[in-house]
Amino acid sequence: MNRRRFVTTLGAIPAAASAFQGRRPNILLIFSDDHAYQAISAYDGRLNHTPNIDRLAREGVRFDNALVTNSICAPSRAVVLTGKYSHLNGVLDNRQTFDGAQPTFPKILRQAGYQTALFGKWHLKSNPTGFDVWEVLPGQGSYYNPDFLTPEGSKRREGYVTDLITSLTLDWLENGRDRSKPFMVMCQHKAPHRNWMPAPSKLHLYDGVTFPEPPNLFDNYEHRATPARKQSMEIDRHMTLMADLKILPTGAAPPQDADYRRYLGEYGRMNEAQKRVWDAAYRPRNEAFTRANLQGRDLVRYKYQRYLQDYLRCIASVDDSAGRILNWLDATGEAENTLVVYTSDQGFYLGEHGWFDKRWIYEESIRTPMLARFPGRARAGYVCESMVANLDLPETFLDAAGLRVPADMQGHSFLPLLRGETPSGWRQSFYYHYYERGEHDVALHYGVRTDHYTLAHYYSTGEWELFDRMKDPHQMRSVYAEASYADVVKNLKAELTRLQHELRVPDSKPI
Ligand code: SGN
Ligand code: CA
Repeated sequence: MNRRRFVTTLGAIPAAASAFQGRRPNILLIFSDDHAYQAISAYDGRLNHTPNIDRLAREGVRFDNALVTNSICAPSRAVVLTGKYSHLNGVLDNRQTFDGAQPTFPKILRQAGYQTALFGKWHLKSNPTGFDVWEVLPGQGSYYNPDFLTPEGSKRREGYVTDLITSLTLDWLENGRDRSKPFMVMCQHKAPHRNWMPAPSKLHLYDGVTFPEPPNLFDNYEHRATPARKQSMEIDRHMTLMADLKILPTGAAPPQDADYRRYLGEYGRMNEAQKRVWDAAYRPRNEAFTRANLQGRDLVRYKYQRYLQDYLRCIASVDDSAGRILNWLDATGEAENTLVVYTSDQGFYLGEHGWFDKRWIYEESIRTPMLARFPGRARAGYVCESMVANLDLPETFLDAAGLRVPADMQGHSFLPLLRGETPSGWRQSFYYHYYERGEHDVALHYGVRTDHYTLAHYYSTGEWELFDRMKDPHQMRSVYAEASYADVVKNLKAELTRLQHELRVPDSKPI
């Protein structure tokens, strides 16, 4: 595909954009951590209501096939900065350090006269580069009274992490920036990352609510290759009672084990007032849990409900954050000249296949929420089915700013898609590659996803899977070995090889 075709310039934008009168647009990215599209009502109204994030879908574009190249935190963030796959930006898994000397979109915008700022989750180990101002969480960060790293050192801030990150963003927008320049700001939430600690004000949201279960909550992992069975990310066997679900024993001292220590790591950061509100919310639930003495599937069902309650409470604060930011844009008149994107570093399992976490090429993991509002340049209420990716964000931002895209970036600007136009030659297949060994025990794999199929190769075990997502949207049965799919397998393998070549992927050796 000739990527140059997709590079638009301000000069090529239709008349509607003349409202900008030559002013370069601001860029505002709200980036959450582990936010499943299943938990945004604009995508799926079954679980929760997110009125503020939904505004972006109503006033802008909702992408229903927004994908990530490597479904885990630090790698996804490195892709969003560089527009390059993990094997080229150097962050293959969460353990590697990002090389901040490489070109990134914030650097290019800054050189072109933008004011750039970053607040919140970062997770790339090296200090941020390319920002006029930054204040980031160390590593995964904490939910309560978190520490922040700044160029001057570390400081602890009293409060709840999502609200603090929002306030830092708004404070910089209001008081910190040079108003003669356009801005690019990244508001990056820790929430709703594990261990799903809600804000004091949300602790009773969803009390008494029973969430619908996914149809495959009790998956037995038959009809697939061995990795689906061998992971450790099940609500049943791997989600812990204390740290993950805040279920402490009542009437007895908690066991002094690793789970309790993890719980204390977060709970121990709270001040006395926060602890009082917290305990008052969880103690009665935990007493009821002790009395119920649940076993087997009933216990899994209960864990699922407790998981969803806390996860969705965290999202309620993220949605408030989006509301505060959108209100600020409205109140200042900046909304008209700002591209706002809401996305997450990857998707997340909310009980599908019995799981939490992400990492797989399977749908709930590879697909991430992506909503974009750009007044005058995006069709309000449009739902885009074309495959876009986190990889496309840097080029989209540079394109919006009217800047040249470096030739070695590997995505495509999705500005034409915002207008409702899918350029001929837009990607029909997408390459995925997961590299992290260890936590959650997901086998290394790469694969290709099209509108119709997902082909995965677990190169550490030598196994393959093929899913016909039109017939099997929940991906419960691999049809890789079925004779009627032989041609599909052959064609997809050829496409996989073509993509690996085009994207300059080195050979993956069986491990
Ligand atoms: C932590 C979590 C994992 C999670 C990774 C990566 N464990 O290690 O469940 O998969 O982060 O998440 S925890 O016990 O510390 O909560 S990522 O989003 O940063 O990639
Ligand atoms: Ca994440």
